[in-house]
Amino acid sequence: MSGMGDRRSISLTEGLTEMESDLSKVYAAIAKGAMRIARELPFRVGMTSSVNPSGETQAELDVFANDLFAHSLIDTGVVSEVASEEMETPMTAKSPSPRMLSVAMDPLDGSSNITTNNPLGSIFGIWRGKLPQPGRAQVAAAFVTYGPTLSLTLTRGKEVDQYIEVREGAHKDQFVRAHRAMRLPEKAEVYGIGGDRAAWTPEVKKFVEKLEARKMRLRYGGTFIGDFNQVLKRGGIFAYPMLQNKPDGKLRILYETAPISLITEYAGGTATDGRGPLLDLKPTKLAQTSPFFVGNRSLLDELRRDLSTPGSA
Ligand code: FBP
Repeated sequence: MSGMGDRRSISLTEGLTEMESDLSKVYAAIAKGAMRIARELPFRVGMTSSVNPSGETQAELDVFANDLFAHSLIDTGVVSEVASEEMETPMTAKSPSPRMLSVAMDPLDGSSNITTNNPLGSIFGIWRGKLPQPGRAQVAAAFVTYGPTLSLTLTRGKEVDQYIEVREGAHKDQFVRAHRAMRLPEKAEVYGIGGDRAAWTPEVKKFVEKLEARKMRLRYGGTFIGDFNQVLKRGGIFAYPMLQNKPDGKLRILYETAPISLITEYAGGTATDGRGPLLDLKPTKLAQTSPFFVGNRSLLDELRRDLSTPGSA
């Protein structure tokens, strides 16, 4: 298939045969739900009157995606609990067991972009046993991008593959592998830093000014997954840092940053909360947030040196 990085186009169904059985069932449920949500996007653009555990007003699509993924993951029969950014408490299976998988998800990332037709995402961290757990304990992770193309990026062992939904040809309306064993490019091209610039700490501000002086390209679209995708493909850094008015940042460890940190490490990059590896954090609450920086190892090593010398600004 032209334009696809992978030499031999294989469907997700074939790709899942290389995976452990329970995980392949979870990935198949995510793929099916993603296709359904992609078709619902034009019709579910309103807001509800309810708020999520982080106090954010829920969009219709937040609730629709949450319910669709939560039920279909439990219905696989191999998932004991689904924790979600949109639910106060996890949805659990009738007969949960510590040997079964647990999924933490952000079912619809980038809700503020629903009416502007910007990229949106869904993010999944997959563990065995009760949540919360450190990101390092994940058995797998995946994210969906609802963009010009519908894509599913997932871990296969300690590698990262990306599938794209194709709309013609032999695999019409199926996910086909476009990239196998993805690696972050050596050259760091783009950067995207969240939060109000006026609220950045002096050390973060100084670090960003260095990136700007190197003529790195600013890419910040307001959907974590949309912005992260650009770092995965072009190299660079995405961050939602500690802010003077929000010292623990905004993005949730279990639902958003631990899954993306696992994927990034498997693709040769790294992620941190500014002090140590993001994956080594030990969250005690399901919706716990932390400062978050992700991208090329060389850039993040430089950042951690800058952050560890306060007042260096
Ligand atoms: P949700 O939409 O799932 O709550 O995700 C939070 C988020 O929209 C991220 O996708 C994005 O990176 C960030 O918030 C944007 O925050 P801000 O509007 O403060 O720049």
